[in-house]
Amino acid sequence: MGAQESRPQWPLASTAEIMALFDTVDENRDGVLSIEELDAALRAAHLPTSRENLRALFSSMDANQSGGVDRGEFAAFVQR
Ligand SMILES: [Ca+2]
Repeated sequence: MGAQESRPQWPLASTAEIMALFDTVDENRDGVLSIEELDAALRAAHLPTSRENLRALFSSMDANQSGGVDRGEFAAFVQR
């Protein structure tokens, strides 16, 4: 547990940029990021990670442990 050292450092400043990134990652446009969408986004950003690290990263983003990352959780994660 606690494997958060692989957290990507998104060079994002504004809420608009963060929401644009969210929309890019949210491939099926359901308003929630799945772990598979996160995996695809990391690969697209040339940041492939192990399944273990992917799960740890996703869990740290999914603040309420609902199994999906919504816009609020995503913004909080990126901006912290
Ligand atoms: Ca989605």
